[in-house]
Amino acid sequence: MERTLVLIKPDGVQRGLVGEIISRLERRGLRIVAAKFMQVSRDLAERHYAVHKGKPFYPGLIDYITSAPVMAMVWEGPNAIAAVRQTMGATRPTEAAPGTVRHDLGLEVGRNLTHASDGPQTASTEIDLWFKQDELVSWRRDLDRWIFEE
Ligand code: DAT
Ligand code: MG
Repeated sequence: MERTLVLIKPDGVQRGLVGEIISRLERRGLRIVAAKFMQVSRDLAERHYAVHKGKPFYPGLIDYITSAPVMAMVWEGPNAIAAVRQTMGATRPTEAAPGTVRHDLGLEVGRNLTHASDGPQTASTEIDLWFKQDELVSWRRDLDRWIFEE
């Protein structure tokens, strides 16, 4: 079982797409582990996007993620990291496959609605950055055996 950090960025919240995006992850079969609705501080934004520091789009990215509240979540499932990134689609909405969140709901790379961890190491680092251990809920659904092969 893998865990991954998912953010619904300010555009997703402002556009009333939180339910739509959560619904897609739920219907995929992924299991929610943690969620909090929050205003992102500049410090958290800079730590989250440290890998992009120095790139031309970095200042705009920090302004965007701190501009209004986000929905921060952890989701889990078999291959959750790849599954969530697939559901979100390519970074640029115009390059994202039809059926993905970014294709179906977005147009611009600077308004691409979501963040999702891109590998096991980043997932672990990002979950620790956004959530305290006691905010992560380990639980089972009655439906799990119909979704997870185990
Ligand atoms: P992703 O969010 O798909 O993991 P990333 O980690 O490469 O993409 O970049 C983080 C965010 O930065 C991305 O969601 C949108 C923004 N971004 C990336 N490349 C960009 C570019 N060339 N121009 C403008 N914004 C960009
Ligand atoms: Mg990324």
